[in-house]
Amino acid sequence: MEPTGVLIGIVGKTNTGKSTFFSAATEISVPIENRPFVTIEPNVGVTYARKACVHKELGLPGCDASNSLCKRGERLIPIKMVDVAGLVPGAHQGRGLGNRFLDHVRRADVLLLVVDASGSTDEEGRPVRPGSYDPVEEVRQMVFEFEEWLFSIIAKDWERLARQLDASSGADSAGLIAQRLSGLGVTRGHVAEAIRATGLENKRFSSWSREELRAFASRLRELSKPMVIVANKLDVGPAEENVKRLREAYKGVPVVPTSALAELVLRKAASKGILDYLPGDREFTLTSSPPPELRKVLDRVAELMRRWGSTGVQEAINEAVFGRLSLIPVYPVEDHNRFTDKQGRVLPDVLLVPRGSTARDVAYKIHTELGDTFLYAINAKTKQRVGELYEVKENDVIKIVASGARR
Ligand SMILES: Nc1nc2c(ncn2[C@@H]2O[C@H](COP(=O)(O)OP(=O)(O)O)[C@@H](O)[C@H]2O)c(=O)[nH]1
Ligand SMILES: [Mg+2]
Repeated sequence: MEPTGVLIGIVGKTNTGKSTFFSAATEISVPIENRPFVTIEPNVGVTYARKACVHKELGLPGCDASNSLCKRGERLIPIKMVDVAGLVPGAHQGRGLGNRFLDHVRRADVLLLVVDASGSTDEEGRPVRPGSYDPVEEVRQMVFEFEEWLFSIIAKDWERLARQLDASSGADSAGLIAQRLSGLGVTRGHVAEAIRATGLENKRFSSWSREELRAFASRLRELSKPMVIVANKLDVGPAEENVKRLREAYKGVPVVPTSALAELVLRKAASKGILDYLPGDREFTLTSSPPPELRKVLDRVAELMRRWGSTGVQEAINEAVFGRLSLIPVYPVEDHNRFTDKQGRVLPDVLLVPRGSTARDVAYKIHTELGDTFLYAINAKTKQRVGELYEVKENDVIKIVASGARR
């Protein structure tokens, strides 16, 4: 089972619960400690985005999930996740482990910015009394670090590039800038949009002021590394109030309250057969009698879930994938009447494609040749034939018909 190309980066200050989140989300055990700089090398793992499987909507008794999992009618779509070491203020100038951390998230498509919503970690990651540190300030600092980092990469050698771009009028400037930043997951579309959004379209590149370049870098960060704010340690004291404050302070950014620790407890207990829990569930069911100590912990977890709806971990992942990245699941099939592939497996694969993708885009996603020789597609839900420009919708089941030979 190959994870999709999407990479989620977990970032934030030290000691906010990043490794706990990673460990809960990927079920890989990594060192978790209440002291700064525990994580040095990045941990890479696989987690899942969760969406109701289309087999339920189609009234089928089940499916044969192959590139993903299907549990209790929920499709679990594998996604890569990287947990990096904590950032400290000044990291972009090399403080702490500095740029090495930032380098680990270069390729991330979306960031989960984990903050300590209970305010019990200072800016260097040292434990302090709950409520004595402000997570609103923490987000501001972390975003600043990212912007400065990206800015410093763009600013390096900018004058020369700007002159070059101005001299070659008619050339694809956005494409050339993107090319220079390609190792950072920056696309031509991101660059073009950032130039437009900062109102710099009609200016000569070499006349951009330092401030304009900074504004451009900041927009580019937003576009190429969209964020979800993960307000963690929900189970501790002042978190609830801080979640409200975070939502007020960062209106355009989703804030997902979580208890990574609660999720980790549930996953571990589920793997030992003590309880039934699918990540993202609103509740769990005990399947055996846990020892008294664990029982007490589980009672607290149950209370937290009643209060907040879930532990928030799955919600944060889903928000990153379906919300921030606007990806939608689409199910390709060979037989549009039986919803099967060539081997007769029911709905084996699910693809994640950007909202707005066409039937032909889906064909390309399956195979270059299928895209090249695309003839038409069949919407398996309606049995209607659709053309290459048909915009696929969430949970579409689609058969691609191609000539098989390049035109
Ligand atoms: N109360 C509480 N503690 C947590 C939570 N998540 C992590 N922690 C604790 O915070 C400390 C730092 O966790 P860790 O995952 O190593 O943080 P990292 O430095 O950001 O990777 C550990 O003592 C964890 O047990 C949570 O949701 N609630
Ligand atoms: Mg860590």
